[in-house]
Amino acid sequence: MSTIHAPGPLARLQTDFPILGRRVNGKRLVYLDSAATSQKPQAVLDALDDYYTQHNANVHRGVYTLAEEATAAYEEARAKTVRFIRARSPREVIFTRSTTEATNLVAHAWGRSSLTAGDVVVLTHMEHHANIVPWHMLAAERGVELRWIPLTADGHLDLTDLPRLLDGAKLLGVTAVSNVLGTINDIAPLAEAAHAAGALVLVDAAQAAPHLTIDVGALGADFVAFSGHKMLGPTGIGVLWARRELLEAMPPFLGGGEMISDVRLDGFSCAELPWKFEAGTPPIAEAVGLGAAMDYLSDVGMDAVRAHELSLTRYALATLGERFGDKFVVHGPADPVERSGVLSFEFATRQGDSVHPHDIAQVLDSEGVCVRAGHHCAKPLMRVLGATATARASFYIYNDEDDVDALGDALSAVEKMFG
Ligand code: C6P
Repeated sequence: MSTIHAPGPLARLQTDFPILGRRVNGKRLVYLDSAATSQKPQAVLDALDDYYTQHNANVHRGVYTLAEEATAAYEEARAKTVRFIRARSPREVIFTRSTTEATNLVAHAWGRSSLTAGDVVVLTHMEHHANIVPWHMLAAERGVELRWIPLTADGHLDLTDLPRLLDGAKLLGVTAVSNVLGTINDIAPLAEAAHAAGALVLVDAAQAAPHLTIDVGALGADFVAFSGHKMLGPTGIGVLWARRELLEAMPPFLGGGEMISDVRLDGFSCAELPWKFEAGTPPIAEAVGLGAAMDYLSDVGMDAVRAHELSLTRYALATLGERFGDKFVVHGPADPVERSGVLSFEFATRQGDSVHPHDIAQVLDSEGVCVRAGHHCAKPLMRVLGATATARASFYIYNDEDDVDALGDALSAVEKMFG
């Protein structure tokens, strides 16, 4: 069984994550790819195991004991989500498969019922594809106009032209934290500006919910999307929070079981919220696992999570900067306070020859260090950066300064190999 820790030195949490005891290529596993997906603590693995070994049944259907237990566990996970994001009601919390499914739900159900040719959706240059492609699809289908908030040289949103961009807009879609630059966007004033212009606000919180306190009321948004697997939970579970009035007014997304109150030969009527948007058998065990992950994060404390990652990011920027000088260039804000623990970087040899991110990632892997290399599903942003790919290290609660030092040592190995 895992131990629940009081806030303190988070390095002690490492023993709660069984996978971190693994060796890879003969080396200690140094997992620096939590922006892609996080590792899972024993508490989450136990919750999944307990669900499947003791309570597994379909939800909202059976009247037998197991089915009632499964339904209670699934709805308890929703109640935990309500508390975690400080929502007002379980009716506002829809379980989806992922952030991607949540943004598609908004584009499909709200977008297709609310937008017509010439309507404007404003996005930013730092969006993940999950908050771009659904809107491109709608633009192609409906003639919706997409406008873009550009970036400043230091990786912030450039809001100089915001009033013109928002003029006549119906929606602002914006990420709370960039998965490439690490930039933390100040959502509340953006939401205020969007609302003043008559636009709704969709926040992609995929990289925020795992690392920062989320208070959906304080954000001032209308829709907030995030994924369980980046915040210690299982894959296959995501959340869409939305204002109840909007969800009430929106048509359903997918049709099938669970989301109906009646089906006739001449039509159907929808179930109440939140089930109206949960067609078919939902990801039950995954929701239970997400609930356990939220318990774990709440026990640690989201303030402690943020403080730990800030201190690690500071340490990484300082020590790697000192070690490699201008051969190690990190994209995004220079001030760690303005960013999350995501470091997308360029790396060059002492001779100044830049090393391809995939080569970096491969050599790092041979040293047991996992980083992501590629376009990070943010191709428009990569074009702005003038890169086809970057290497990216990302931290979470189980990382410590030894992991940052291991990254530095592995980069020295890259230096050696590429001259
Ligand atoms: N980013 C990364 O390595 P899904 O895949 O639906 O759980 O999450 C999509 C998503 C949406 N928004 C942001 C800001 C994200 O970072 C991601 C996922 C991963 O950066 C995988 S591409």
